[in-house]
Amino acid sequence: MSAAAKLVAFAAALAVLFGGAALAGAAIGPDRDDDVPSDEPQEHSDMTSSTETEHGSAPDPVRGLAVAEDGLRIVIEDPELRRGRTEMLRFRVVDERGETVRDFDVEHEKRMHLILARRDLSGFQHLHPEQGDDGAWSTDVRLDEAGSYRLFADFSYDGEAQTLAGDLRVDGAADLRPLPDPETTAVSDGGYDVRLEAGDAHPGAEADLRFAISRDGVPVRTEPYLGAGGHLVALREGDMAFLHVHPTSDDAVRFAATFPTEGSYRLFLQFKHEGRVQTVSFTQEVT
Ligand SMILES: [Cu+2]
Repeated sequence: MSAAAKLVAFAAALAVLFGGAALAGAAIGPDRDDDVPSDEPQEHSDMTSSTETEHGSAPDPVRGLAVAEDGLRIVIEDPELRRGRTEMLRFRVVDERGETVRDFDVEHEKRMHLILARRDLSGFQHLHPEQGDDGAWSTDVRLDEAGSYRLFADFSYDGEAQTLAGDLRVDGAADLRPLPDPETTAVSDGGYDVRLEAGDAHPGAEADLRFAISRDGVPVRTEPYLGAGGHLVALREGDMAFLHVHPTSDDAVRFAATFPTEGSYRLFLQFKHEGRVQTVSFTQEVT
């Protein structure tokens, strides 16, 4: 190693040392001042929330941006899937000690909701994996197009709604597409016509999202699906933030969504009719 190279290496080592010290200081600081860390998030969500939910306090409107949150972490066993093949997807939720979490609460009739979508907000899937004796969750999944996908594990643990997320990859040439323009009508994968009546959606204000469903011009009354008239997931364009959306009616397909910021969002509505689950998506602009 030349003298110059040694100097560079020494400088780099110093930078690592000092950078590490700064990080450690930042990490230790707030914890020392915090006598009751477990109560802190509860207070924050109560103060920032003006809406009552069935759980008592509304969760943070933006979720699903991290693999770890609130002492829980998602571990995806093998995040690489082959295109167009049915493969077994396995993941676990672990606590701060690395122990597999097993006791989840039932939420919307299931203990684990698994949402998949590609980075361009296409290829949406909503699956309900099975939990094994070791606590790991598994499900068959098939991704027909290449690209980077986001996996959202949506569940409730210890009375708190959680959404942890990680990336999946499907190798190959990906045909990534821009978000479709906003339209008030769309057709579900099974051929149902769906109209979205959202009105104007503004950041931080609760939007009333109503869906009218028909087939061959005849209005359709949906069957209960996951304990409501339908199930809605909203993802923000750019970072795929996952929004918590609440059904506001047992019989109508109607939801309350608080969009945190301006921007474009993709709404994925699922409803059930004649025993089959339909999926339809919309682009929603928030201004
Ligand atoms: Cu689900």
